Amino acid sequence: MKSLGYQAWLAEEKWHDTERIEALRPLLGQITATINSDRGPGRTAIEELTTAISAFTGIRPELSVRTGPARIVLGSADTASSVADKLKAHPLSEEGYNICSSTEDGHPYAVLYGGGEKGLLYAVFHLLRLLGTSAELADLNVSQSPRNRLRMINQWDNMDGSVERGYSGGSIFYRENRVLLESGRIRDYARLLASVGINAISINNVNVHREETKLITEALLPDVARLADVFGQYGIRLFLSVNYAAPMELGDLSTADPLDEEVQKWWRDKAGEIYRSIPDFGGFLVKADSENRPGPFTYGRDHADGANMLADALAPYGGLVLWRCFVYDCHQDWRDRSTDRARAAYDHFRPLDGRFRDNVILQIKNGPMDFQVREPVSPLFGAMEHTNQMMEFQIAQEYTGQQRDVCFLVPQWKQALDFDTGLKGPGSTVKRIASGELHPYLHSGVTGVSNIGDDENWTGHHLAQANLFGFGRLAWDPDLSAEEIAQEWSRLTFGNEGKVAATVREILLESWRIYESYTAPLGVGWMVQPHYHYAVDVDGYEYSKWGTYHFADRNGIGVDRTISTGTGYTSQYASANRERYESLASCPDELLLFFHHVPYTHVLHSGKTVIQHIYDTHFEGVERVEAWIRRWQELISEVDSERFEQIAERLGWQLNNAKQWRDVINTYFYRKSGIPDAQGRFIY
Ligand code: GCV
Repeated sequence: MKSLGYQAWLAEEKWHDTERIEALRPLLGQITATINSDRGPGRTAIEELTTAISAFTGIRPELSVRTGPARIVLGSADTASSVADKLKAHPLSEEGYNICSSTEDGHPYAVLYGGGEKGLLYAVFHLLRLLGTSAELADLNVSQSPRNRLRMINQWDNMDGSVERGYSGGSIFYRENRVLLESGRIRDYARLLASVGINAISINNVNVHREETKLITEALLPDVARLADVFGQYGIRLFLSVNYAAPMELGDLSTADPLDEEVQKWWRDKAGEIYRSIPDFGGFLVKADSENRPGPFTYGRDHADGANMLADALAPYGGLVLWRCFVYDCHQDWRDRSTDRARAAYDHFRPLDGRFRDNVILQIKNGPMDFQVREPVSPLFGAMEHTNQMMEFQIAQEYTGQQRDVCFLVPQWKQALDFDTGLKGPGSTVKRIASGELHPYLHSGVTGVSNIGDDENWTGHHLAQANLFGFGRLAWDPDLSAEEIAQEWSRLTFGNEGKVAATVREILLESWRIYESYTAPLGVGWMVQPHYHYAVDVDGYEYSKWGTYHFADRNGIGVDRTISTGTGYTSQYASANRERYESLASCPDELLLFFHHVPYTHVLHSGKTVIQHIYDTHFEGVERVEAWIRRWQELISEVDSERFEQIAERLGWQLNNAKQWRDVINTYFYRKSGIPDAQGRFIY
């Protein structure tokens, strides 16, 4: 039996409620399915459904499978077949589905229609969520289709078995430069992802080192093809991150210049070879000219030249190029105040609008810097009307507690998705841009850097599973609320009875704000230990080359990014946001130090001075983690010991972390400013 942590939100435990089992027996005991192929998402849908029914109830459904459009009928076959014929599905996209249920002549039935077999698989997982949360199954009338076309996961896994920014063990994909095909773990991961609607994955780190460069060679393509097949059974298309200099590292070319004909031919041949092995291969994810990775700049070419060359090679097969916009100067002189890293993506890419091929998608991080606990939304998003785009989030908690501290990121992502860019008038939200609703992008969506590894429970901290679940649910439907997602995950994971799920939900929903409160204040970011990015180090990045400064001195703190006196970054936003951020009077408190350099005595909208806000939030952050620990202890008899102990242990780590941040930050700013805490609390 797999551990509860491993089962994650797809719990396989038998229900205790025998009455419920008996009540559902007429519905769950009989399944009639039609699908079109022997292998693939339709077949998987049937298997997932029958396996889950047996696990939950002990009922082994009578199953009949025929050829036909993607559909599953639960309940009495006679009733169901007549009803199913009467019911007309609404027009559905391939990934969409309808679920209807009712009773006829006293016989309950439910019909799951998929627009295609992927849709049918998603319908099954929808039904399993209903079963898992004890929802009412009578009179269902569900119609769903995903808002985002691409709903993707990026693995940052290396072939030596490590995971860049991985906080939950090693890679489930690789060890000692081999692909791990024999473990069932990759399939179980595909299952988890499909259950929340993920439909694409890139399986290696965007920093493509020597061994991973070889994933596109004859030696390793058969292994990649087998992985593609595992994911394909769950409707997930496989992508690879590629090394821009591969023609030099793998071939014997002396250049990787995108305008060189030999280079173009090399990539064309390579694409042909890949598609012969993997006919439904998704395409390439590329980090070029970023953090010392090779790219077109070396040859005096721009990113459109670079991306288009790869796009042309993939186009005959329907492949995509996901081109990352995380391009900035990582060798900055900290004395240079004129260069602002936040400006970089927009400055590099905006002028290229309209030059990218139809099968290129720009992948833009949610903020202009790098996945900090608080950043404004990247002004590049939506600013290129004629260029496909997708937003990149980081599910891995690199700067948000590294899966030792609880930090449920769904509220942060929702804030980004709900952000009104104003680019096409009011209501031009990020979610409407990502879904392709605002600009007629051919391809668009959201992607997330994975937070899983080979730890038994996938994510290190049990509660970090909620981020993976939440990312998928939000990618499917950005209008779901953080509360709904937290509730659904907590109940699927910890059961519907007792107060555990409610407590977990509350902890999750409070956690982003709490993490923010005891770490870097008011949007300034970066006060972390260099490279490691967990513990506090206020000046760790202050005199470095990375372009990540807070400029604190005895008088004040913050980065002046205004047009009038600063770096001019605010000019990259459309007018309403530009004005809001430019003016001290209207800049939101939580982003104040991102946009402005102010004295410690500056009064926030909250009525507090900056320095008092820093002291208060840091004391409060620790107190709130202490309160969580007390609440968690109350659940000792209600949670299985494995998960209870692990979460208790990590809350203890979180408390130590919060105290260290509190004391270092408060002491640092007390010493810099010389201004005491108005409440006279102890500062070192
Ligand atoms: C994969 C940050 C991380 C790097 C990461 C990079 C990126 O800088 O610290 O580990 O590299 O982002 O997104 O490419």
